[in-house]
Amino acid sequence: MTSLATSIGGRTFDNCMMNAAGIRCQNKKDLDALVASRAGAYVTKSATPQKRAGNPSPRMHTLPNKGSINSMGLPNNGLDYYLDYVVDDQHKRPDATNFLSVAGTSLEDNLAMLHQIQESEYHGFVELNLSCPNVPGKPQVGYDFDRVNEVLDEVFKFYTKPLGVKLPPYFDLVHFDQIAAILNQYPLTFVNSINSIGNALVVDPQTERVVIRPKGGFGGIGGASVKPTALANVRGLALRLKPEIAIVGTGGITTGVDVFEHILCGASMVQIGTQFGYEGTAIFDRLAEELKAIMNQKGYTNITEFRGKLKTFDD
Ligand code: RRO
Repeated sequence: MTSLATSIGGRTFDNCMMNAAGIRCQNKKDLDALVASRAGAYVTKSATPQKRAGNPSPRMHTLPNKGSINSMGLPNNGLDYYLDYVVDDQHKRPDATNFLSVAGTSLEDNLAMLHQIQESEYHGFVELNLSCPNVPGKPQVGYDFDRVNEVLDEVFKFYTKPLGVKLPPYFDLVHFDQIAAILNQYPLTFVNSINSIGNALVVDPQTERVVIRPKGGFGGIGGASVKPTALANVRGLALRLKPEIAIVGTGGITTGVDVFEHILCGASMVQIGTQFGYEGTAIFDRLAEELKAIMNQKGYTNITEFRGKLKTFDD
């Protein structure tokens, strides 16, 4: 029997694939569909303390070759909505662990939300999003290393439940060194890499205009073309983080082979964003079959047999 099961922080998941935050997870109907699907877990749309409408439309655009650009601007139903959902789900399915994403637009908001979660009966994972590229006037925290340190310092003064951070992509090995040195100081359960490649610009030559309205057309890129950047970040972090911090790999997954590559680079769990948006929950059946096929071909029966075992020409 080929198993796609995985574990993070002592919690087990029968499938190592799930949605990425923001994609088909903003309301109860979407989340119920994820629960009913073959995904191993779900993550809820990043929450702010209060409901937000997000940026004006058009704010997401499909790109050729399985890509997307978005500047949604954190539309969400507010923390209470998602916290109620995950607590209710926890009552129904006490053995299932899921992910509650939070993305305050200030340190104060993040601390207030984490206090509320700490005091609640929720005991699943929290994914603290330090990498939203699309809120006008709010830079991505993940690119300000001192600020990341300050945030985690404040959070771990009181927060004792399993916590991970969602990071933006980094593009220099020195930045991998610097962020890993900070993350390694804290009792993080996981690190999720990558968020979309922020502040890209897509131009429509016909109309001679940008394709999305917010921020003059600047937005985050997701989908197949971000896979090499995602794999580099998963691998770069896997080589530097302490073994207690699991890696959730996100970015550019459209096939089971892409999942296989993320795991080879060190991911314990993978999240699918853009392509899940295009295909819906049936994608988890397809990817599970495709990953099993490649594992069978290679004689692997579970993902720990190849996780992090990427070879280089120096091996
Ligand atoms: O809502 C968004 O615009 C958004 C968020 Br919070 C994020 O983390 N990543 C992204 O691509 N879009």
